[in-house]
Amino acid sequence: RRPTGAAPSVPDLSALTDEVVASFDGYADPRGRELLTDLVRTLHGYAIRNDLTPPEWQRAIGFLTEAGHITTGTRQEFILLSDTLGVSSVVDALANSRTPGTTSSAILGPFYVAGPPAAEHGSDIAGGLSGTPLWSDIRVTGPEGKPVAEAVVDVWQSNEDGFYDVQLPDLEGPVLRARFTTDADGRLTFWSILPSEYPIPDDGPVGRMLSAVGRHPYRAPHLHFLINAPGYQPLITQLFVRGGAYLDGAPGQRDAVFGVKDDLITDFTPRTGPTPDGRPVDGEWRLLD
Ligand code: MBD
Ligand code: FE
Repeated sequence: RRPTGAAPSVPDLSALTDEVVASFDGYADPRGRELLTDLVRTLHGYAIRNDLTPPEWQRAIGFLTEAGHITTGTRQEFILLSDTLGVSSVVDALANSRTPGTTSSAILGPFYVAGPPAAEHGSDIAGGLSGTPLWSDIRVTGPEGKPVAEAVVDVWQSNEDGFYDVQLPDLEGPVLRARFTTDADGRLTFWSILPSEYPIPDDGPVGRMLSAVGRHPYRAPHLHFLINAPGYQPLITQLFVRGGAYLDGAPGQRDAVFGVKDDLITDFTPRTGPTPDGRPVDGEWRLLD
């Protein structure tokens, strides 16, 4: 039994930490050893600095176990946890914030599906879903402004209610996701619908964490892009709808995954028809310049 009165001081546990670190000496991959070593030192330090109790650590393990469980479809929540704690944005910034003159990158998110269906320029990727028509006209250029032909551009987005196709089991086949290849001018064009603000899945442990700290689960309206071209580094990015919700605000009141970068906020200009390809559109349509 622990005596009452002054709390006993935290013991010196450095020999234990050092022994664990030394146990990695056989790891042939030097980078792996470095990362594992710092992970152990960081976790031991975390436990010691906070005088962590066994029930607290059991609760943490329970949370992580639940986050790793597959609930609906193929969804588990580690990526959401990384996104909502800002770790994805830190890793993204480390990799991509040091190439001036290029379009900023953004995080991938949980809803990318590899190998989306190839689509023709000017085609409609909305598959008949309702929403504000959106005409996108995009040019892919290199850092010096030279058009990049034959770039493979994957696009994916949510519908007007904020759901991605993989969250809508009644939909047939991929919708609001497509793969384009840029023409000689580096261009691609397509029809879709304006994305809306969108709550990240919040029916699991990450949602409980957000509500415990008083945070909302919403992302600012965005379109996702993954661009691959020979001779260039791939670019994962997002474009945000200027004037959309959750673009700014106090900490925890903006975009729930800390994903907005100012230069990715884009004008989606209201226009009235007819469309460039002669398609009749009711009311307003929008051009992404
Ligand atoms: C999304 O749609 C998204 O783009 C990110 C980064 C995280 C959760 C949901
Ligand atoms: Fe998204």
